[in-house]
Amino acid sequence: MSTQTESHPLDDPATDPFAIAALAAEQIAELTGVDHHDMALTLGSGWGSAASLMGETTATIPATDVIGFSKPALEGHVGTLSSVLLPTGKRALIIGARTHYYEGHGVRRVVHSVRTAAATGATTMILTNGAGGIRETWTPGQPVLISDHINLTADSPLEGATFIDLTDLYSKRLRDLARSVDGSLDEGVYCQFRGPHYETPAEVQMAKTIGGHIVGMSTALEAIAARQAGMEILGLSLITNLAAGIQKSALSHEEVVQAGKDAGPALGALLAAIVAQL
Ligand code: 8IG
Repeated sequence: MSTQTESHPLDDPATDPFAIAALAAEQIAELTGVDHHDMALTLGSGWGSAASLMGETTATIPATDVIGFSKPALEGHVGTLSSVLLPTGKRALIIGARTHYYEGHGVRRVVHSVRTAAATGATTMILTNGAGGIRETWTPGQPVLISDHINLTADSPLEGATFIDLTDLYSKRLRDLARSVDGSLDEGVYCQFRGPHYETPAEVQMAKTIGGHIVGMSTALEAIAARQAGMEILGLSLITNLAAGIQKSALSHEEVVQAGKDAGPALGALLAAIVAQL
């Protein structure tokens, strides 16, 4: 049984995170029997049941069997990687093993799954999450498209003088494609906080004032890494709760988990219809 304290290949600043991602992709090819994936999906809170609705899952492996992946920190976050054969014949890599920034293992580990997905050949990265909604018209259980983000972590997955353009980070083409599947999809700007505490009502007001509509703890850093890797990105948030102070009652983790469970089938159908067009 491994422990969190043992040495990790990405923690040594001298190692090249892209070389580790390339090794991870080779291991995924061996363990799944699939040497190329066309797209990858990271399934966040509430999105976990979606994979089975997209196609035929031909392999599921523990993420910890693959170099660079860390043990999941949270109950309900499935630590697996799956290969799904879509009805179109394309291959999707399903990442059910997100490493969050708040786990404190550093941003290299946070974006390792995205870099690995790129190394398997994926050119589309679909990032999903559970998040808080700032717009009062939104209701828990509603999925929304991410149109842009504000990164409030004060960190970056890019190392050194690596200047990457983030214009149209969340592809307009893919957002339009998602709306062609479900015309009722709203969109908003995702603010990534460090967490793991939820925001204070004052922090939510700040996020609103600076142009945010969604508050979360995951996706912005991953999207930056996906762009660096040259992938086209689709971001989807399941609004599991209204953000602190927007909703009248206190936020509970149980509420968040339940909203995800209830929305599961609809989210699966949405993702299945989207990936069928990629
Ligand atoms: I689920 O209200 C979920 N994740 N930062 N705020 C932040 N992250 C979240 C929230 C929320 N709900």
